[in-house]
Amino acid sequence: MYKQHLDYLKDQDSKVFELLEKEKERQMEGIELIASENVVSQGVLEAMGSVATNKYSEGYPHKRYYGGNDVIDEIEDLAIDRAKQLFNAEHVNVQPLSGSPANMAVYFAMLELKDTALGMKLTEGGHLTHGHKVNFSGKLYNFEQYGVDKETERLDYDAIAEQAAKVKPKLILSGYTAYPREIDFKRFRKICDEVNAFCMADVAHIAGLIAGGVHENPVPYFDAVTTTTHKSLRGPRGAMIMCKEEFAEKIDKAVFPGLQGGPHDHINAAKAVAFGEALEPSFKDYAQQIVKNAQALAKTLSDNGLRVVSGGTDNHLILADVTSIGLRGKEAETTLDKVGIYCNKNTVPFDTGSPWDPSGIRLGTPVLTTRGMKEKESEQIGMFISEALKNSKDDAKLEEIKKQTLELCKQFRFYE
Ligand code: DSN
Repeated sequence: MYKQHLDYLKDQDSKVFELLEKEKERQMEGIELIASENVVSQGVLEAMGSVATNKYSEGYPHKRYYGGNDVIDEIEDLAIDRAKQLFNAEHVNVQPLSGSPANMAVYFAMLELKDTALGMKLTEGGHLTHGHKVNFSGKLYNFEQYGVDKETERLDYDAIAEQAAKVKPKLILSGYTAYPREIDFKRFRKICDEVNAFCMADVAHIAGLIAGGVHENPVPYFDAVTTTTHKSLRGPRGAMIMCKEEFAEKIDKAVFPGLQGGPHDHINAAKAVAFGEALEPSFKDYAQQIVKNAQALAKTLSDNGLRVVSGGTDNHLILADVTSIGLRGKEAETTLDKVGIYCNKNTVPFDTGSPWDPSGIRLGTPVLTTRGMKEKESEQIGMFISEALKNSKDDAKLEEIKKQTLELCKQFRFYE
């Protein structure tokens, strides 16, 4: 059982205390299926609430612009060393404050403004920072976009190679936020070599699966790999960049002073804790169980008439096309909210709707796996979802499902 330590806050600011306690209960009394979320360990939570938050330390270990950083240097060195060991990386920068600045720093370091790059479309699984026109990436660079194959809903590596040969990108980006299949990183390396492009991946979603040995690790042979630290990797909110030694100086300079000021030292302490946890043998079991749970959930949904994009999943997430049962993504999200199951509406490949009114929902299993749920519970949750979506107008039925959700959650409480 973890504990949210708010003993002092309770008297000092009862308003904030009550809100944080309420959010704690919401997390425990519902099934969180947001694919990018997790529940951090007590150690990670404590490090984030530590005195390291008080310090300023612009610069890098042993080369700071402020005094008094001997201990902070040791903390950052420890986070870097553990990350190197975990991902077999030549160089690691743990200072990026989140995923977007991590990607931005790599682009700043490796591209000139208006250079051509190639990334996945947002609507087919990419991220805003992978070249969407409303994002800095699409505004500052000439991002060409690839998608998935219409039939298989999987990456078509020959088509990507052909597109790369045509547009001659200076950088090719793989790694996604809503792609349920394993990525052939070796093939991406080959495509990059064929067109002499910088080979980059954003593995934010699957970092925990890579660390746990369940998915291929591109870090040793890619030029740069970014990841957030709080998704399947189960660390604090934040990010890091892993790269080949030859790009280290450029990338470090792009992070600081190019983009950011002082690093968040309390978060770097928590990153060190999380990387230490991910190095434990038990993290391998966790990563394997995430995938087993996602596959059990996908099968239950599919057996109950929901169309699962690409026919299943190899990772922690499922994209379900809810138009297959006559709903829109937004309605599905709201219906599931009513029964205490949280997910996000999401586009599916070749969606005719917008990201605000898409055809699908995205469901992920990192949180329920951290809670100790296994295939049996994943199937049970799949049944709750199917029943709720098929009865989205029946409030009495939704109320009944909510009670069942709560009963299940009570068996898997994780905070005192
Ligand atoms: N917001 C994250 C996600 O949910 O995938 C990506 O930044």
